[in-house]
Amino acid sequence: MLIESPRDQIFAKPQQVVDFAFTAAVADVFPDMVRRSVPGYETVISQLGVLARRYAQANSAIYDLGCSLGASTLAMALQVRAPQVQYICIDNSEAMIQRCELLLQRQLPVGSFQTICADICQVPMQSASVIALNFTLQFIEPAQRQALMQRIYEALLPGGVLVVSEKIKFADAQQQALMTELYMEFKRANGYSELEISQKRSALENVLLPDTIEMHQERLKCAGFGESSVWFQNFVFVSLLAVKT
Ligand code: GEK
Repeated sequence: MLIESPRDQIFAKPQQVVDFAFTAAVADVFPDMVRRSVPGYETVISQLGVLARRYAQANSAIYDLGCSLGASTLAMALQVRAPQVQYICIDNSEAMIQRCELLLQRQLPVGSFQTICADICQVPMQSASVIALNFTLQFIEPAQRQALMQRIYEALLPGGVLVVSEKIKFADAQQQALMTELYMEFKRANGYSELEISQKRSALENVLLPDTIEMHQERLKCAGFGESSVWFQNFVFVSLLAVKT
């Protein structure tokens, strides 16, 4: 399901660039911003529905961590057949969570979901069959990432899954340069100007801190996940599936 929004023009004019934040202005254009900034975003979100359909368990919780406007939850709810699941959407941006609540109220049955404005590193989680962490771990303080992963692992029921989607970096400098250049080309092809690309890059510099795929897999392993698979990759974006056995 596509969430509509006005066109993202946040970085279109020259400006004093400050650290990127999920403000009301960002929330208002977020669907357009994320579609034109994350190659394969719609595929990741719709396939998340397929993964959730496979792994959702009856009478369990399904978490959407860093939910923004709830696109992941809507995609999962469209596909999940297991009875009595509760969708729990968490985001620490007031602007995002308010809009998410209104969007979900229009699409999902009353009582089937909950939206919470909080830091995902602080909120208790339990009895989960599916946890979606889409393009959000990259914004968490690196020193807190392992502890969050540990809590995610502990919140999952046996047979439960984590889907973690991220912008990544590469250990190999040549691969990093090539993938970054191809990603820039993707942004140009989607109508972003050189000014928009460079101002957004500066705004994200201290805020979005990517890890390599190997770092993600090591973190998942340390948290207790037996195995994890990269099921999607497009330029500098990946999605991993980790199963709690
Ligand atoms: C989607 N998953 O459409 N606690 C809670 N939320 C946080 C935190 C935190 N510590 N840090 C950042 N966020 C969504 C897209 S966007 C990705 C996720 C992007 C939230 C932040 O407020 C924002 O809404 C979201 O994580 C990241 O699939 O903008 O590239």
